[in-house]
Amino acid sequence: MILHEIETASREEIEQIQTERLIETVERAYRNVPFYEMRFHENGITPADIKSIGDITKLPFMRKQDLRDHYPFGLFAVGLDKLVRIHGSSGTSGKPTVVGYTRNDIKNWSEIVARAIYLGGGRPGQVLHNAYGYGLFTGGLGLHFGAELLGMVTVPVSGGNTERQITMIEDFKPTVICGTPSYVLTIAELMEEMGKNPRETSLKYGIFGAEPWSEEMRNTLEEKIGIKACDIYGLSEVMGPGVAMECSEAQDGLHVAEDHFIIEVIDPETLEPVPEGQAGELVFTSLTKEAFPVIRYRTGDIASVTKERCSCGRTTARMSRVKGRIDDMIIIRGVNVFPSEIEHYLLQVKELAPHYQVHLLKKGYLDVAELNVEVTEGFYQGIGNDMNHEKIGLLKKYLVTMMKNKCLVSMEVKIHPPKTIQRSQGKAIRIVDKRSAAIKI
Ligand code: DLL
Repeated sequence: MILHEIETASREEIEQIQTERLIETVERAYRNVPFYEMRFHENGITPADIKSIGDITKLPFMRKQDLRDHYPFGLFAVGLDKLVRIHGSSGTSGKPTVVGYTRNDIKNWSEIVARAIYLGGGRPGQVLHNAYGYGLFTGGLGLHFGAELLGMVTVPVSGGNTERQITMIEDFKPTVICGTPSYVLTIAELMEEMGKNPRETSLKYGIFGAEPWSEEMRNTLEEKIGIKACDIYGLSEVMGPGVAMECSEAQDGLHVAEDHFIIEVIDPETLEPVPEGQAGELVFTSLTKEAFPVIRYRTGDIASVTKERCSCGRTTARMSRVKGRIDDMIIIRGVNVFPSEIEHYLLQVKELAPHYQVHLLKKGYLDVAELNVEVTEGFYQGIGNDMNHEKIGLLKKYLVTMMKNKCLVSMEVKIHPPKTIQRSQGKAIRIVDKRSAAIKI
């Protein structure tokens, strides 16, 4: 096993590096980005107030809205002549949020991703099938540059054209597959439909992320494809994929690249830090980024962090799986639930395929959540393809009760025949908000 020195450093060593880099980052941001200068003044601080990472809590937070307010290049700390790349995320409405990278940023990011792929089981000389979308989205190019740096034979397939993906898997014999868990599941299911066994490919490792997924989804993917599946996390505002990555040895939390990022967890209401191990909103500060430094960026993602040494031997802080984004939390009559919690229970029901969508509807003045699920092909055939069969009624009752008892939410349940719920080619759409389209009475 080859480890980067940060991965086994002591907490004191990690904090020493973080302190030095934080001081530099704060100074650079203050000097070069009017937004930071203004925010610091508003909060009555100057870079001189930041002497160690313990002082980080003195710094103001930053949010996605700040990126929108300074669209497109207003938060960059260097001129366009120093940039070599732009990325962004499409968001739900209007213009994308834009981030930039200098040559040095790309070098650092590639190293971070190379380390992440190694953590997930990838090794030089192997073939890596990259099914993340190439484009403004950081998934495709982010994984691509990391895989090349690691010395892997990188296949830039991107998302979509699923039949062609299968041909390439059969012909190029990759060891590693990268993509969103929902899309890789789509690939595996199409293989089955074509009469092929996804367990019989050359694949051994999966590097899956960019959307929330559950432990049950991991089991489904590992079982169906015969691989070890690990979770990769990141966001374009902070860098892209690789900010944190699970190790294939322990599969027990995602190791944060702490030489490049400081992770904090806060209570999204009080904005105070939460104790280690407790879930809250993740906040990141970049430590090496030149073009687009971020200071205390509130991600909206909910997870917890531990600084306990991992059984793989690495000492870097580990975050738990992301439960979901605060914006994706479904609030039904005062009860909060994340789609990943629903997924956790749904995937344990053997009559159901691992596809679901929650539709938010307005009925009169009431918000109603409708859970849309799909039965497996085997179950469907067993009931003679009859969606009015009494077993469908029983399954529906069971699911309504399960949601009520386990997730504490009252949901209406709609059961569909196999392969009728929308499949993804990138990030899965788990929530469809149809409330604004409703006719108000
Ligand atoms: O999704 C970067 C990425 C690409 C990560 C490929 C992993 C693999 P954005 O498009 O900016 O960047 O979206 C970032 O996606 O704030 C989370 O809400 C969500 N997300 C990313 N990774 C995970 C994960 C990329 N492993 C947003 N688990 C983040 C849960 C994730 N959610």
